[in-house]
Amino acid sequence: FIEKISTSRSNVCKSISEFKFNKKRVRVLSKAKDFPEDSQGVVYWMSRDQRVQDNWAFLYAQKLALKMEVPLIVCFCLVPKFLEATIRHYHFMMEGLKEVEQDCNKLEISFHLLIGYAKDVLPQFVTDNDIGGVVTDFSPLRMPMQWVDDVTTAIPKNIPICQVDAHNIVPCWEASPKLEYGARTIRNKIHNQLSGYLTEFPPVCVHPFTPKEKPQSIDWVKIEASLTVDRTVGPVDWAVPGSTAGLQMLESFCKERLKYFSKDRNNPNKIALSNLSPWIHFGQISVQRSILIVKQYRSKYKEGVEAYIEEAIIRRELADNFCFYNKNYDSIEGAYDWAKTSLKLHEKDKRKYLYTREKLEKGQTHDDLWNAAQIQMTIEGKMHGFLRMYWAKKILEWTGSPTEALETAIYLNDRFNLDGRDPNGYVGCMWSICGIHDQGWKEREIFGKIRYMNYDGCKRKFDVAAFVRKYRGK
Ligand code: FO1
Repeated sequence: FIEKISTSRSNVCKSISEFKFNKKRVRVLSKAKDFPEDSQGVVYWMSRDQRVQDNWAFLYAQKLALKMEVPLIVCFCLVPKFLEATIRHYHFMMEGLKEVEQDCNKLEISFHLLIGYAKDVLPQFVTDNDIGGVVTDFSPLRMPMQWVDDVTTAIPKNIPICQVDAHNIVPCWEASPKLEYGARTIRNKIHNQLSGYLTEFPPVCVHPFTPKEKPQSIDWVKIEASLTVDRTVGPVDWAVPGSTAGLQMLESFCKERLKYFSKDRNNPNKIALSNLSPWIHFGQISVQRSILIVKQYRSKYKEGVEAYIEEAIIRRELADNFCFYNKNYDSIEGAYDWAKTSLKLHEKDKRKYLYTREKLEKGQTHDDLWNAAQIQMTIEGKMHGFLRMYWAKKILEWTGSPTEALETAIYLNDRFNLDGRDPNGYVGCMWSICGIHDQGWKEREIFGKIRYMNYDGCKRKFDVAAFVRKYRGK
């Protein structure tokens, strides 16, 4: 299965030189549009999409480097802190980056791990190495957007910098030019454009132009030891980092779980999910590859394939749309007016239970299902998708205000889930707590018009006691 993908990556650069790249995937960020003459290389500044193959930003950078007949150099800027990330996340990311380094080596492409914020290290690298152009990938989150702005300002004005959306299938800025109301309004916009983007990737090939100097070998152990991130939340054992392991997880999804995906994906006791979100979050595998492969099972598991397409394309791209076009994507301010008014009206409603962040973090509430979900996230680094909704809604019910609830949900999600710190996570918390991409429901205490969920509803959907038993005493 995986071999099939890698053998199709024959190392003939002709195919990528001749490949007609869909330019709508690219945004030029600088005033400079053309490469300066006599440059010594093109840099792919990798950030969100941490893989070599199946990466449109990587491919675009290689295409430019081939055209200019210069070396291709990959830089990753390792920042000392990213939101609530702990060693669990940095470990997963760095193990994946080791594989990127090895894959680059095989293809005669240099990989540099620069330590620090891009604005402090990348412009210098560009000048020192006579780089003629920079290509980077795309994330709609505030902080990575700022990194890109800072670098665009700091690099010499004659060096073009452009951005390729290597994460979404339909690039975020092409899917829609505005903030969408919900899946209902973005679905057709995406489906109508899909055929232009859901195409096979050409392979990144052995690069024929090599830099004068080889990069210094990276001391990964030393770098990981020097990180000052929180070490109390450790790596998880079920998820092996890196693109190869990500593709293996995709394979097991197609062969073992896709057949149950449409029927059982909302049942936390069933093994029916793709479980791919950690690898997708860190860009270790591409959503587009997962769709190209899952689609091959259409005749066998039609409903599963359609449900997966809805989740992996429509819902995921809707989350990027929300974060890209709404600067308040992680605060109550970012909610619709009806939701803000309704939550405000009920802000002072009496709460039967009030828990501190510490109690919640330890899974010490009166609700055994909630505690089990929290423990699942704490130890496995991934809470089941269905429970994420129930979990966040209960935080709204049991904390002092909607603002506190949202902050707490985002804090816990970012701290423990491998796929936290992602547009999907912010949108999930915002959907549950302040009704984005949802409609108003019957008014009730605390929630106002925000959709309510309760324990009995969960009992009707799945065997709550069985789920609780699984995490008891852990
Ligand atoms: N991207 C980087 O370019 N440098 C980093 O040091 C870095 C750390 C990091 C830690 C946790 C995490 O979840 C993501 C991290 N990213 C990093 C990736 C990236 O910025 C995000 O995946 C996207 O912004 C999400 O859209």
